[in-house]
Amino acid sequence: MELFAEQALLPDGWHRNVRITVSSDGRFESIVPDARISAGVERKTVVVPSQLSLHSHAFQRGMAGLAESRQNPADTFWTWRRLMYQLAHRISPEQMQDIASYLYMEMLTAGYTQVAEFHYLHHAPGGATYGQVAEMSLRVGEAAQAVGIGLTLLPTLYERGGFDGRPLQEAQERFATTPELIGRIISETRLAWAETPLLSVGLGLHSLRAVDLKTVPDLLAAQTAPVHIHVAEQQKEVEECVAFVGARPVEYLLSEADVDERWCLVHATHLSDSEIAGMARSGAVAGLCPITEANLGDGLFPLAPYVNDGGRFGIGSDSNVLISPWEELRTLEYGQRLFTQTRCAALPAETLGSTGGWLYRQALDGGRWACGLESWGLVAGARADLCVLDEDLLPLPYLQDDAVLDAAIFGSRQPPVKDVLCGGQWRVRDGRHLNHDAVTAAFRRTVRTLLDL
Ligand code: NGQ
Ligand code: ZN
Repeated sequence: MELFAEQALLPDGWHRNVRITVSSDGRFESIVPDARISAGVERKTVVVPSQLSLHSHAFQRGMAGLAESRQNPADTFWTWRRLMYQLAHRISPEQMQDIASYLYMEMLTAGYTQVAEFHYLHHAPGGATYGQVAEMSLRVGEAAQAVGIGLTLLPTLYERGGFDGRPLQEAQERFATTPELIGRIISETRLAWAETPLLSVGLGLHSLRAVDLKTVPDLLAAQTAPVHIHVAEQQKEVEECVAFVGARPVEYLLSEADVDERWCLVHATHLSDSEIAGMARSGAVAGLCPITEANLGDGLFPLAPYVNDGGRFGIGSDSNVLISPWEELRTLEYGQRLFTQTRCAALPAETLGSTGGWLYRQALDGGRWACGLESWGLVAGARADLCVLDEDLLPLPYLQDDAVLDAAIFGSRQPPVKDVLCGGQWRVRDGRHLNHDAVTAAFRRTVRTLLDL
């Protein structure tokens, strides 16, 4: 396949008249700027690399907007979690697949072509393992495959109810796993997906609350792929961590594990100065989920000092209450502006230029590391993924280069995405997923059952 872009964002910046060829195995064969268009080739105006959602809990898409009514005057993250558990308690493998398919279709339509699924809903209601222990994981893979998105599945370890070692609550029974069981789910999914280039597998550790780091060295040693953990999202977690292990969460994690660029520290909201420096130095990716963090009242990540220390980050859609990489980046930047009372607040101190362009590129880089992919973007050899922007959805015509990304992030009322290519195949054309109707019908049926309508 061949296409032609009037403007395209390559690893070394924007170029004009770019000829893009895709090989039959779904990778970019060549990317040639300043080329001439050949007869019969599709001409696109603006082409950018697609984004990666480095943190998702697919099933939570089934409760988007349902947790916004106050249940008591002290509603918090922890009361939201109770509602979320009610959904987690009921969902069947088929329902999981229908919801994930719909969510992943929305992701593609919004401009994501890769998702890291932080997956801890392993067992049947009541906690019994399914006949196939990887049943729920395989369903997530089916969903990704059906709509054509890249998946990094993170089978996630969940051992206990809190720092004090308390047993799991009833609502957490479906998550109960040992390092051995997670090792099995990892090998079974890897085996099942060996011939499926869009699907890959890493490891999740739910949190320092739910995992005792002393139990995981063997599991970690067996991993070359990414390792993700939720850390320091809420003040209460920081306080409990200090009380039980005598150190703050990120401080403790950095001292107990060999945290390096394979790691993604999800949220990492509450950091001391030395934790900021230590985390940046480790090479780990900060997995920022700005829309969810705002929705759940987590707090603001200290982005300015972190990027000044050279820290990496990417974006995740997490609770999936709203799907848009553009809005994730906008929310991230606006949080920092409101907090620092400055503008263009995410850029490192001495960096001038486009905020949107810088945010977009950082998120691509952090997302690629966190998803364990060797290459990403418009470069020969990388998986052939890209996003064609819809100029009619940008707030102004005639935009060029990074001004396009600034406008897309700060001025577009919906993801300005026209066509999306993943693994060398068009998945979205003219703003619509090719399998939109069937995927939507299955989702609607499932929601109806889940909500008892
Ligand atoms: C999760 N979500 O695992 O789905 C968590 C809530 C917890 C976020 N942290 C549960 N955003 O942290 O215990
Ligand atoms: Zn999460």
